[in-house]
Amino acid sequence: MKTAIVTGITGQDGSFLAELLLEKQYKVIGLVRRSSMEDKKFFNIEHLLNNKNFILENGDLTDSSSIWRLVQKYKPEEFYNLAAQSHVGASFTSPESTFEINSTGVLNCLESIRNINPQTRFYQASTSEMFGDNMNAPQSETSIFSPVSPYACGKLAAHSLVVNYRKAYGLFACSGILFNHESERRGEQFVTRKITKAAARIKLGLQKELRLGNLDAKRDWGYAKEYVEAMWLMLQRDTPDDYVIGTGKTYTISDFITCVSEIAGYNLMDYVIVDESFKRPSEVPLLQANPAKARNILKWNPKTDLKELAKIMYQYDLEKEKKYVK
Ligand code: F7E
Repeated sequence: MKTAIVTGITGQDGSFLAELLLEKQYKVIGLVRRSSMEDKKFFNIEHLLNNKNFILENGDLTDSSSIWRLVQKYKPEEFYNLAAQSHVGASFTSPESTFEINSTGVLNCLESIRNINPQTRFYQASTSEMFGDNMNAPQSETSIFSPVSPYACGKLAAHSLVVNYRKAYGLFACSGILFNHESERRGEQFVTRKITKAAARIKLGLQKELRLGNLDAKRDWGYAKEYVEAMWLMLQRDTPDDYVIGTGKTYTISDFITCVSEIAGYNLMDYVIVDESFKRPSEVPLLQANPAKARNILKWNPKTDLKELAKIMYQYDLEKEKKYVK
């Protein structure tokens, strides 16, 4: 039985990846950080807590001793680093902690593997945000990085470290440059989930308006459940490498609102108020993946289109919000 450590286990990607690995008969060790929201923390992984191959360990990415201890204890075949301060907007108000988690945290993982168990295969959650204001789309593994947020700068530092540890020490370390990926488990502060949740609440008479920032930014949105499969595929190859993962299609925030409106059966745009406070000091205007390398080498193909994705998320939120109707 293979063992995999997964950081960020309580999040959208961590929970989908844990399900995939358990299905493949792995022992999954999830790293959990203490938080003041103890009751809400396990929402995405509640259904896995009784699985004997699913083990949670306390620790923190920025506390190197907790990472070293885990690698020492389990000597895993695979290590997936999905933990991060992942909200781009929040990185402008908490730049230092964001940068530390997103870069030094990755260094801690790489150093622990290099020193304790160099056979461990490492996956790093890189991001399309690294392309920043590079408007040459679609973006591939060879496109120029031009980050425009503390979030993306930290992620680019981590991305470079992965390349460096691969070249310098021969570690089997890969980065998945994932474009936006969403689901019914997406955090409610991210724009797609904020929209589907509000659409459901407005439909049910629980909310009167939806306040958003920039509606013109273009994103390449896919279904997160399919993206975790790409992570696993990268670590099954003979050689480590970096891969762009996305759909190849791009839409504005307004397009997503139109899509949700069609599913919900009313014009959600009538309820949208543009609120300057949700705009960022600098914005990534256009993201569109060129996933040809992943398609050719990993044989990975996205299946869920934007309409289906919006439907999954809206219907989930509609059911969830119904319990608040008096
Ligand atoms: O914003 C605009 C916002 O926060 C998408 C993370 O997973 O994907 C994600 O980063 C767009 C931006 O995602 C609101 O300005 C308008 O242009 O959903 P988001 P993101 O910033 O693209 C990448 C790949 C990651 O790696 C990140 O970790 O939507 N927008 N109005 C808004 N965004 C938010 N959050 N809230 C608004 O009210």
